[in-house]
Amino acid sequence: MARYYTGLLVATLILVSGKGSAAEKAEQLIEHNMLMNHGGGHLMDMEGGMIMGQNKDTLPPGCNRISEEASITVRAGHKYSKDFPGTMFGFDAHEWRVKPCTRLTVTFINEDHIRHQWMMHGLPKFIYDKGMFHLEMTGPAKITGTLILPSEDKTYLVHCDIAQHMEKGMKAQLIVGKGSTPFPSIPGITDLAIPDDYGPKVADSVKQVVAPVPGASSAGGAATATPSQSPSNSTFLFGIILGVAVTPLAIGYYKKRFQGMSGQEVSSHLVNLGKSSLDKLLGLLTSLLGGVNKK
Ligand SMILES: [Cu+2]
Repeated sequence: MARYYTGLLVATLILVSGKGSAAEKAEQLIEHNMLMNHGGGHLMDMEGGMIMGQNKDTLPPGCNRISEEASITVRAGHKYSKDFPGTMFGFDAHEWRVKPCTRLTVTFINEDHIRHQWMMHGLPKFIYDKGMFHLEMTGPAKITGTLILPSEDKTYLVHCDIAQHMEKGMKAQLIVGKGSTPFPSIPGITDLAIPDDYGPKVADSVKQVVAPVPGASSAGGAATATPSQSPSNSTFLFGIILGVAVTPLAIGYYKKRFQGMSGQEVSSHLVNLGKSSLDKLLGLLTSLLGGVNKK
């Protein structure tokens, strides 16, 4: 019976996981391909799809012809941040290279249930009136736009302009020809503008946090040392009182004991006392050692 239920569970799991396969999910993507053309390369729909700076046929100055037809597919989502500590969002690639005067078609796939953008800056404003080419969607969807890249060697910033999305990883660059100065803080590509330091400084701060513990223990040691001095002081004081009180009594006792004895008798008595004490001590040690040996 248990096997029957196990089999049933496995079969159900297989069916459920099969139903949610990546390919089927991809097919479920909304494709924004019915956008309203507002002119000037600006297209929008009512579902949050947007293209800005689309240019399929105006050649930038310096381009006698389209040098190359190229297309890229860029995926955007939270899951692409996992390889880059400190980020929350990401593109599946953070750098692309194309030749000058390329006609580039960008297919942008948003895999998150929020708004993301693929926004490219620094284009000449006499062709691209906002100086940018931009694709945008809200929620899981797909959108495609086209532009023609200028003739100069230049590196363009690409990012998502939604608040904090770039700072949290949605930063990339598109290199045309030999490119120009690269942008900082591009995940996996360039160094951080403000480096995160998870190294020695953190270790130091941890030490500082931990420091009060050994500090406290040493303070505790000092604290225990202070009272421990007072027992030793009190012991010392008790010894003095005892010595002062008992010594005259002992002297009195032995004065009476040795009264009338000759010097030789006193010394032999003391020797005997010493011997008996030594014998008692040896006996005690023997019994102790014997006890240990027995064990
Ligand atoms: Cu975004």
